[in-house]
Amino acid sequence: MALQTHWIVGPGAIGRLLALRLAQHGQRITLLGRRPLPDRQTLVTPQGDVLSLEVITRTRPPGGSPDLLHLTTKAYAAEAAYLELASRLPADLPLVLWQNGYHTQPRLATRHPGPVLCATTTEGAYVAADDRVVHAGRGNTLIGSLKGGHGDLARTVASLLSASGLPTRAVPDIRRRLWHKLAINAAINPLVAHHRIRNGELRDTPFRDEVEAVIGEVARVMQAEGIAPPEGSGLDGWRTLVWRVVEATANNRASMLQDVLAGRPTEHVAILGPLCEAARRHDLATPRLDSLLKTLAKAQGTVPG
Ligand code: KPL
Repeated sequence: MALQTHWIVGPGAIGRLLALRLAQHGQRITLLGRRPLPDRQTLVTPQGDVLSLEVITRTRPPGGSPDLLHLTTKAYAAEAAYLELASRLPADLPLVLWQNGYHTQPRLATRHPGPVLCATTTEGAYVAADDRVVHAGRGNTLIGSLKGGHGDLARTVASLLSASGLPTRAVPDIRRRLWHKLAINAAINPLVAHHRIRNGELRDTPFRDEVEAVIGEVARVMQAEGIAPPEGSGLDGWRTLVWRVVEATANNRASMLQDVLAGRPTEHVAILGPLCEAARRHDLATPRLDSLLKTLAKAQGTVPG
């Protein structure tokens, strides 16, 4: 399968990074967003090189259809963005979902008639201006379909992304990988957003105990869902994973804190929602997770579902 044209919906940091890396590799890119953006965009690479690249930016979809549709909006905006386009998409169009958490993915995988892949990435990027994205830190991307099918498509997209400078691996167990990322995000993001602290401050009193309590609840839910940590086992495996990321990102302001500080909606429903729902399904008490979900929902003036 040859891939050449891509629509990327959601010109945030990951959408812009994807657009410019694929454009640099000779792919034809249309970047769709709510606001008009300049077609000439600048990519600053991790080495500090400044590349000027041309993509098509639109607030409405052009005619025709792409070879691949990437949805790179925040999790809470993904379903609405998809529904706006759905009636004009060919039934067999492959869709790639780049959202955090585990909320959008199962819903859109059921709703979209064509192949659906999910991607999770540790690439670091930020938007520096309407025409400029900084690829701040190199990472890795995993891609696959929730039920483990569409292996050829996943491998094709993975090799295209890798050739474009975003090292990507097709995996047969992306659901498990998304839950790993969700565990990290659930243990870090709500607490740092609530206390307005950098990730590294979670190591200190009194936050450390709160993180441990959240990890304990996450570990119980994961066990009930049959999801093992990437290394080690049980509670210790989840503790190792979370504290390693806290250490590695000690100076970061996590994405949810950045959203709170900028007065934007947060991804609490996509990150905490699936854990709280799974806890209810398995009849487990998760008072910390429930209360973080409630607090973040209240701060946004919404009611947790
Ligand atoms: O993914 C992140 C985020 O900010 O959303 C972590 C890993 C928590 C790093 O800050």
